[in-house]
Amino acid sequence: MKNPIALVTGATSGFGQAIALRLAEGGYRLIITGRRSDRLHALSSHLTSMGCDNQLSCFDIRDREATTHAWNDLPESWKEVDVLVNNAGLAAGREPVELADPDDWDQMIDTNIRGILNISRLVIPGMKDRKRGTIIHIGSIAGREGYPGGNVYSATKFAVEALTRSMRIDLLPFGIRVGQIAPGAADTEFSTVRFKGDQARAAAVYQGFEPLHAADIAEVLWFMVSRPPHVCIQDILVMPTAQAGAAWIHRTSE
Ligand code: NDP
Ligand code: 8X3
Repeated sequence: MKNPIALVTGATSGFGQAIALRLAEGGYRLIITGRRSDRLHALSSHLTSMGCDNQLSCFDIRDREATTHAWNDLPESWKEVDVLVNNAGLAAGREPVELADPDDWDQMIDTNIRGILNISRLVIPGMKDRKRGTIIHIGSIAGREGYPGGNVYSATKFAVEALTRSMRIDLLPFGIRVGQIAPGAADTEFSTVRFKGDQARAAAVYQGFEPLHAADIAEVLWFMVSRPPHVCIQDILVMPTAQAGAAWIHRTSE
């Protein structure tokens, strides 16, 4: 039997990259996606050097047509996806609604919500035919609680939570597992992207405590996908030990 296939969106950095590597270690074949072609090629070479058969697919997940073309371009045998990791996402800005740039709202809504829908609609039909599959969404503590300036980002992650629950019900008759990991603060490129390259502002987010690392989330995802087929982990909230809520972080001064 051939090794199972996982498709990871947003594999060019952070959680997605760590998840791709963890799944490769676990014997999966990988489809890695994202917009940054150079990073996809570098990861693809690395996966190959690990003995992991892989395909890279470069597209903007906000663009439904481009996502569909990318899917159609995959070899037929690669479309039998066992695990779909809906990870690609971002926050843009942290201002109150009346001060925010509406283009940032569009980017978050189009990536974090429409992106999940754009790829899921292509992968799910095959899973239904095969009567198996696992879909894992990367939500957030921001999908459980609001926090200052979190407004639209939080709304998109509440939507991820709603999609997780609803898709779980829709896919119940087909033996497809749907679950979510909701992380707290993690030191990926997330804050650099959120603050549009302002490294000092990004670094301040993680000052005075140890945040989660991408590999922590990859390990949790591995636990979820490696359960026996009759077990579906629907929801896991993972926080740094020093963080007890979206805006409740214990920081030391040194
Ligand atoms: P990173 O910025 O490190 O990674 C984000 C990934 O998403 C990149 O691979 C990026 O690829 C991809 N992506 C963003 N926009 C698009 C797009 N339009 N089309 C395709 N791919 C896209 O951040 P994280 O690893 O932290 O983020 C991963 C997920 O985790 C996100 O959904 C985020 O909301 C969530 N999260 C993050 C937390 C944190 O504190 N870091 C905590 C809780 C949840 P590229 O730029 O190449 O397109
Ligand atoms: C990312 C973590 O706390 O900035 O989802 O919302 S937070």
